[in-house]
Amino acid sequence: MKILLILADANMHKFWAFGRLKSAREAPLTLTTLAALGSADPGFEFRLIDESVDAVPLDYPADLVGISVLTGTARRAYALADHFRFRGVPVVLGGVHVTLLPDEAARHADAIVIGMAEKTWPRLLAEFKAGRLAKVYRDEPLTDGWLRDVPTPRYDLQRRSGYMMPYTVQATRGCIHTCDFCTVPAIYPGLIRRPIADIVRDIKAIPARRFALSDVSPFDDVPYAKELLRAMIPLKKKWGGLATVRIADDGELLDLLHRSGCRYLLLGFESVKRRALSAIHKGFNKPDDYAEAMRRLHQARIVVQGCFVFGFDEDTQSVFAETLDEVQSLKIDIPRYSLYTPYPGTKLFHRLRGEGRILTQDWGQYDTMHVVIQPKNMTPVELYEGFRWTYRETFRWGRSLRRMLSAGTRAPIVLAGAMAYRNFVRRICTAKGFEQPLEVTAPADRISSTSPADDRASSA
Ligand code: B12
Ligand code: SF4
Repeated sequence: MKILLILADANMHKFWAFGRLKSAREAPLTLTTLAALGSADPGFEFRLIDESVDAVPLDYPADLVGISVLTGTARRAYALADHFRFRGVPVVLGGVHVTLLPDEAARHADAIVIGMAEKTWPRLLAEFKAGRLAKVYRDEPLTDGWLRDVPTPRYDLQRRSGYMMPYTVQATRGCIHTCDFCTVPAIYPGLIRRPIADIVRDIKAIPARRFALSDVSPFDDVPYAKELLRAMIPLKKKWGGLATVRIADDGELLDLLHRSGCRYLLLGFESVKRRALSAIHKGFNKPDDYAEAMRRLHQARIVVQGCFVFGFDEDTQSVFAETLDEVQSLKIDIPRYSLYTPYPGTKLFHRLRGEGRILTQDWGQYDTMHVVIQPKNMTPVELYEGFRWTYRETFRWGRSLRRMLSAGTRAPIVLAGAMAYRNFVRRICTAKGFEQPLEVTAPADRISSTSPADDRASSA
């Protein structure tokens, strides 16, 4: 049986290089994991399409189509689902957005998978083969916080070209923190660990020296993290991942990070304002400690991608210039900015909906690059223009050069990052696809207060 697995696309994280559109990201693990989970039965043949680097074969003779849905990609995912169902091919939808808004997704699917699919997807495939596909497959919560027996992702089916990093590994899911804008605590409360032997097995299966670790916050269980890093040292690979700024507090952890091959970390600084951080439940980030954290990370020869968010209730128009100054003085190697976005299921979504400040529920705009809320101390247009101004100013050659000159051996990566982001900045400042939608100028009292499942986006 032919199973077509699709990761729907969104208009972001792409740049032109040598006449081709490339994806400025690591290859996602979603489809290779689903293919591995279904491969125990040799009767299933999987074809994987990540639409950000590959065209969807709309006439593929699939017996079943599975589509993975994030909020920002939901519109496209539903359109693809409607297309295949119109052709008579049954469609299964799964992923973060389906877990958050199952009723909305169910309108575009023959079956939906809510939550993790390690147990439900093999069961769904077996029932489909037997002609008994159910409407809803819901994951059972893990009893002990350990995710065991996950097979190695089907890296052999993974397209290699078109990505910054074609191989990805995952050790943990979830996060112990509860930042108000983040979807992770809404879908995976607490930390879910995989056995270290399984992770080592997956890393060994990668036919390359470099990989990405896609965990959002893998270092919060410090003993587990140290054991994992120690186990990675003999593998002699280089890797990059994500962490919170607090990672720099522990000298032994930093040393192990370097020895395990870590050369890049994406850190959520989020704001230069202490009050904003407390308000979003990220008070464990202390702006006064940022400089020391950066010094230690650079000493461990780790390139830092530093993320900042604009649009918090504490932000006024001065936040853009203040953040730009901080980024330069902290010597952030690759700065990145986002807009405060109330993903469904988050505390932020519920609060702002109650305050009538959600301007649109068109999920296509929920990519953190469009203003979808009424900010407290600015107009939506001021927020959007400030966001674009900060991006433009950050990646002017003069500022990029200053960051590069102070980067020492990290300079080539800082240069590569600056070039990729200059390209991205040109897109958000000039190109089609990043215009601010008309809805953001609508007064708050015209905004629907119905549930997201009733919104017009669901019929897109
Ligand atoms: C790696 C990663 C990325 C990668 C790749 C993401 C991807 N899948 O396309 C990159 C760097 C591209 C990325 C980008 C972004 N990301 Co991201 N990312 C992640 C991260 C850290 C891990 C995802 C992953 O690979 N997990 C491992 C796989 C195995 O798990 P999974 O995808 O969830 O799939 C499992 C189940 O969900 C289910 N499943 C999933 N799909 C399907 C489909 C079917 C048919 C079935 C049966 C089951 C199923 O089965 C899988 C096995 O259990 C998650 C955090 C997280 N813990 O999930 C955030 C996360 C998915 N990202 C998020 C966000 C917000 C973004 C960005 C908007 C950030 C930004 N400002 O740029 C962009 C949007 C990209 C886009 N195209 O729209 C949010 C999504 C919120 C939302 N409601 O959609 C998350 C949850 C993080 C967060 N802090 O909230 N991201
Ligand atoms: S933003 Fe980061 S630290 Fe906060 S809850 Fe999400 S994953 Fe955890």
